[in-house]
Amino acid sequence: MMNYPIHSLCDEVCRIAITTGKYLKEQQQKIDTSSIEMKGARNYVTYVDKEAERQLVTALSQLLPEAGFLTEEATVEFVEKQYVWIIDPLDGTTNYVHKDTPYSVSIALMKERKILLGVVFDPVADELYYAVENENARLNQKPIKVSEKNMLQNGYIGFGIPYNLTAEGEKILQNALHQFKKCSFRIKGSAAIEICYVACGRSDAYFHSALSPWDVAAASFILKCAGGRCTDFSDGDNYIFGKEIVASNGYLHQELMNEIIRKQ
Ligand code: 2AM
Ligand code: CA
Repeated sequence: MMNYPIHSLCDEVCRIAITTGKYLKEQQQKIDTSSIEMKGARNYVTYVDKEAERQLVTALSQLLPEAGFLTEEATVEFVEKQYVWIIDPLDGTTNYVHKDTPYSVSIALMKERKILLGVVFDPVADELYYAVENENARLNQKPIKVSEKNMLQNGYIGFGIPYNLTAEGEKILQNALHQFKKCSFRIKGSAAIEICYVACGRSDAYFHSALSPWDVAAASFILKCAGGRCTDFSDGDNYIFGKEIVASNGYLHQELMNEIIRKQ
């Protein structure tokens, strides 16, 4: 069983995320094109992703030896355990390899399919987002909450374009295109950070398909603790493992679902 009170555990996870985030930042200027590999079209990976993941796995294993891991770079095998760390060592790799921002470290702890804590760190902006269950989410120690915008009109909305765009994904982008005069859209390139932007009220909503659990596990939990809402594209709860997410302040969720996600 876990020896730590959840707050102390979260403090330790924040410390670990900051250490790895600093490593990412230091390495970004040094990285050269010969060390960049392609996992698929537009899908990059570098030695930095893998090394950062190894650092996280070592540190988090010391913290909670009984926990398993579900990780982007699969440097450890996934084994179903009571506690599982879901981690993305470098979310926003495409930005990173182009020496651009934002990018982040994302760590969530899941117990029996329920998230207990989430930490997302943006080392360039020096922004640390975190939350533990039943408490307000925080950004650099200050409590955060979602925006109050209750319609798409004048909304500020993030999204991402999947590497493998399906016909359904294309339809959603076309629907978004029809809303271009109404609201402002942004593609920032790190799902974890963009969902945290919704959590702190900087943006009003975010949607993306073809995502993996490590892209969204921590940030969606932080958003919910900040008063927001997350669903899959069918309005259900399968947004961590279901590969698609609509994350919003809650108030304009239904309009976004009707006008962009589900509109035929
Ligand atoms: P990554 O940087 O770790 O690859 C950009 O669209 C955001 O979505 C990034 O957070 C990126 O994570 C994530 N992402 C994950 N799977 C994706 C996919 N199949 N297509 C596009 N983006 C994906
Ligand atoms: Ca990712």
